[in-house]
Amino acid sequence: MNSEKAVIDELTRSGCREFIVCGGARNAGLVALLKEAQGLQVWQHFEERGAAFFALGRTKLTSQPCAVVVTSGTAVAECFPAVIEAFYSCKPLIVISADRPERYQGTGAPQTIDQKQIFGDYAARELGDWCGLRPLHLNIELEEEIIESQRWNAEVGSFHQKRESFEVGAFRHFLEEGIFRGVLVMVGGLESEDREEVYYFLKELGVPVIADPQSGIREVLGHLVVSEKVFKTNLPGKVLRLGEVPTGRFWRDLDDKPQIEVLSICRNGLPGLARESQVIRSAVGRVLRGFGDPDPIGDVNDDFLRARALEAKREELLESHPDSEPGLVKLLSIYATTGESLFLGNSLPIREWQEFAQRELPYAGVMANRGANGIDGQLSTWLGATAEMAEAWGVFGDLTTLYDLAAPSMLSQVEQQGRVAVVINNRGGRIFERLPRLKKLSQPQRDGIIQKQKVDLEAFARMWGMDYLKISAREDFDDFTPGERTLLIEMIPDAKETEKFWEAWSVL
Ligand SMILES: Cc1ncc(C[n+]2csc(CCOP(=O)(O)OP(=O)(O)O)c2C)c(N)n1
Repeated sequence: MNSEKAVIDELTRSGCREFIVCGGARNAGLVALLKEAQGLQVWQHFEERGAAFFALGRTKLTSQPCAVVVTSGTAVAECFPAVIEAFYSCKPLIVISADRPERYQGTGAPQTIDQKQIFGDYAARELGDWCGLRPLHLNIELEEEIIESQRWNAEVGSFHQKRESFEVGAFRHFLEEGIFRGVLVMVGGLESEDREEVYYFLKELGVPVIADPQSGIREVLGHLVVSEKVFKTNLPGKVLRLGEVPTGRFWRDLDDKPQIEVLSICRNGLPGLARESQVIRSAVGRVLRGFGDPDPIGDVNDDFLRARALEAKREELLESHPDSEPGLVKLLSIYATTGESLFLGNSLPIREWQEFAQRELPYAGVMANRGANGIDGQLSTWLGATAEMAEAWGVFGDLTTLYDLAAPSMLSQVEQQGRVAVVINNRGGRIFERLPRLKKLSQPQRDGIIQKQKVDLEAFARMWGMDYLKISAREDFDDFTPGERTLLIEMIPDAKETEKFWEAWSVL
């Protein structure tokens, strides 16, 4: 009992107020202790992978630590995907794992695995060494002692992250030269605290911006926002990246265009490219504040003219293919403005949202999980990040949803009023159809990659007590009525219309 209590006390004093417990025999003492704590938020889940992602979602919302408490054995390994995601997105996710005492190690005794350094360099292993900007793993060896059960008061301290220092000199030089070479700004996912700073900076700078929806500023930048298609043949001289790695194709293609100078400002300090580029490691807002007001370098820019012409053609295409996937995403994006938050799951919905979603009204609280680009744990992260929010919207692919089928078991612990989970069921991983490389493959080869499926998502919705609405044409939105229970919308785009849309889009 004492070692359990000591660990929890130390953690709470360092600012950890939230715990997700996943019960087992080895961690029973920890679970019992946390369940009797006053002053802590304690959630409960039976499945460790989802629990760890749920905890990650909590850190995304609160910017405070959240710990998942698991038993020994493979239960610890289940947390690995969320730990990796937290590492790349710099989130204070904590894993507390119960372990069998040293004498059991290497014996093959039940539920005894080598779990001490299981997360390798992805997690710190001592609270004292932890900067708070990446995961922490505390592995506690426990004897089977008597479990105590009194109520107790937790003492929660404040959480401190160790911040990096940075220089703005190279950044200044980069922008000054931009007047002659043309600058494009690419904005990936931004923390909500950075958004205002980035918005004012870009308004002042006045250059074209490719803004991911999870930047949270795509809808408010007005004419500055352009499609990445604008730069297909007219390459910019420089790219300034702000925030997480951008989702679109253009960023990936920068790897093959070394003549474009790139500077990234991001929390994890990783370039996101395998070629030479500059990186400033810090919260974006802090760097921009340190920089001050930039000199405007925009306005005299043909890219804006090209962008407006493209937008007119795009709207025509969407109008003439209303039941295609982009057509339905456009309409969905209008309905989603009624939500209080918006979580975008995997890549294709994000890319479609970026190109085709409405831009007149901003979305409150846009989020995504893009650190490692996994399709796992997306629903769980969404539920964690929006646990107390009414009218929370999430949009996911079908394989992404099937990956996280146990996530809705958390619905009984979260706010469900007006909650809407949209699954774009295009029957498999259709992002792969967008890859030019795969176009030349045979049908069986393509099928092996796309992984078509025909499961009944209505049964999934009913299993977890969700309401259900199928949308396969624009008119079906008329039946949209969010209520007290979570509504699962299965959106099934017209496959032929979608194909025609993409064909026409590819030649624009
Ligand atoms: C854990 C994990 N496994 C595999 C992948 C590779 N992957 C990327 S997108 C994708 C398909 C996603 O399909 P779906 O959710 O149906 O979305 P769609 O592309 O059709 O929008 C896969 C398998 C990944 N990113 N993460």
